[in-house]
Amino acid sequence: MSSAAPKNEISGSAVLATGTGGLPKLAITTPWSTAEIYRHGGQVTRFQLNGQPPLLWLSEKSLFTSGKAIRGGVPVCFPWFGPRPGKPAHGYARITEWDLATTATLADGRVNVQLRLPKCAGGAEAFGGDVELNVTVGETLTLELRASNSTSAPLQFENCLHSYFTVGDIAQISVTGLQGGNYWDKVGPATERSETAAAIRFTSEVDRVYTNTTGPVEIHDPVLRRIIQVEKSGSASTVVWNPWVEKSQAMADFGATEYRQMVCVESGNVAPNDLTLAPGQTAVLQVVLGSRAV
Ligand code: TA6
Repeated sequence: MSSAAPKNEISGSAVLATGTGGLPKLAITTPWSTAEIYRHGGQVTRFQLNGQPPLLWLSEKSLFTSGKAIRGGVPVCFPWFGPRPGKPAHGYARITEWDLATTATLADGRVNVQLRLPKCAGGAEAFGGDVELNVTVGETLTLELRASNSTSAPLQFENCLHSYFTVGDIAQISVTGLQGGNYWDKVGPATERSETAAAIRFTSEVDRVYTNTTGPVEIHDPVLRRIIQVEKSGSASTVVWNPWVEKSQAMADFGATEYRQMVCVESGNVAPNDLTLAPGQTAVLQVVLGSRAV
């Protein structure tokens, strides 16, 4: 006998709720994990495997308010990455209210959520095409950002899934998978360098855009005794960031010592890997985030 779902339950394992700052969110539960997704920014703010610390990091000082980006989870940087004079940093998508298109509990227990970026978003800077974010929550977290050129002219843009990860102690982790790649070091004057280290370690601010990198990256965390896996497709750029002391203390939405418990490994297509879509073309950027105990 089927019982009617509670009025605000829109799928077996996804419930509409009022989140922080009164913003609408989806609270998702699967047999393996829990997650939260806000319409604000189309942003996954939480993903946690049962019995493990959260995989995604969220600042305790994050703002949850119109016009401001949520500090943590997976911000959607679109249709540009980084600062632009007089415009929102990392594009307007992460400060826009996305439309919730569908939610579904799949036969294997995973939960899929589709959100759409309103076409009117961005005003004069509007991308012009169609933008959709597909999120699948299960034993891993999959995010797929689809940008389609439904116009009659080429569209140039950047995209990046700006993932924040929880770590036990930034000073004890290492990041592997980028050796041999070239990167733009953005700490101080932008300088192109080659990555010679098999394992990247953190002893000060790190802000690097690795270009032409398509492989998986791992975050080795001896404190939380896990390895976080960042697998991706449709992405040629990998960004690695930790603001360290001074930069994080200069941000109102970043706790004074929170830098010790986070690292960003971001996946996208950032200049010089930016994209141009011909009319009718679609670009699909996908990340699969997971972890294994060690
Ligand atoms: O993660 C790389 C980066 O571009 C850094 O330079 C830093 O600005 C970070 O993004 C966060 O940007 P936000 O606008 O969210 O403060």
